[in-house]
Amino acid sequence: MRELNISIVGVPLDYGQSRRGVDMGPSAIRYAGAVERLKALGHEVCDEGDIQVSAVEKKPNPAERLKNLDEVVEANEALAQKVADIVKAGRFPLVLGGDHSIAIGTLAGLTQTYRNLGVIWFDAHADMNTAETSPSGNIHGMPLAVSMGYGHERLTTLFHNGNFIQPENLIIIGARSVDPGERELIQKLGITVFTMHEIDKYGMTAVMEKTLDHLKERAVDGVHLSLDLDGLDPLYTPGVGTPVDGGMTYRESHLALEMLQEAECITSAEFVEVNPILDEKNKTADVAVTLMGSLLGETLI
Ligand code: EXY
Ligand code: MN
Ligand code: MN
Ligand code: MN
Repeated sequence: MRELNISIVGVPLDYGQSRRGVDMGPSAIRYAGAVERLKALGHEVCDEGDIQVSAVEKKPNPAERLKNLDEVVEANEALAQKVADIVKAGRFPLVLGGDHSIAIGTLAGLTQTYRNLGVIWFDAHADMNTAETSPSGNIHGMPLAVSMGYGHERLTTLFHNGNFIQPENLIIIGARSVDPGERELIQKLGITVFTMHEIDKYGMTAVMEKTLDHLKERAVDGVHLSLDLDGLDPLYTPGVGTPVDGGMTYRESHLALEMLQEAECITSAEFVEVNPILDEKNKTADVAVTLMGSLLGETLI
């Protein structure tokens, strides 16, 4: 098993969506023992604290299609710099959300070094809306569109020199709630998506084998795992802001991450959308920490 130098960064951001509480996700995940679990696996772990998120001053402007744009841009600008510094220091970035809009900052930071980055997106959603297609104006439904260069320029310009994620390097796993505008973009760009239908039909082993083969063919120079806890069925992760029934089981998600660990291909990861206010005790954060264990070396025997 690889022994990693892991840098943990918390992003207490809930402005990318409308349900308060997910800003406490980083604390909930730390409380669930993330640092201790990773140290017990033999990794050197540095918890670098949280990105500062400013309080929303003004009332949302209904004319503005994107909610809390200023605050989301500011937090993601700081996160991108932090992640870029961690990568340049030769360390493994482990980002704790916060709502999924933080993936904009994570990916903008990673692509300052990685030029052909693979992205595995575990999620019930495609997170590929733009201001024009979004049904909500919530930026946590947009990070994948932004990271490929589609969206408000104050978000896309966070990617220096237009170093966007290449659509061919993106794989979405677990989708089961995709908006019309997202479907259009997915078809147009030919994005690889394994919805819950494919997972049910082929099984998680085959889905992960296809994912790993695809990334090998693309000769990616790193692989980022963006894990939205709402990708699992709400039975296992009830503490999320946009739960969707019919998701991955506890074991399907662990098997997927155990296979990524065996492949030793993951170079960064983020765990997002843990909302302790909506949770049963700290169940969803606990699941996030067990998943981190499976991703980073824990075995069952
Ligand atoms: N597609 C819907 C929207 O754009 O508003 C719901 C997005 C939920 C996004 C969560 C983070 O995955
Ligand atoms: Mn998401
Ligand atoms: Mn989601
Ligand atoms: Mn959500």
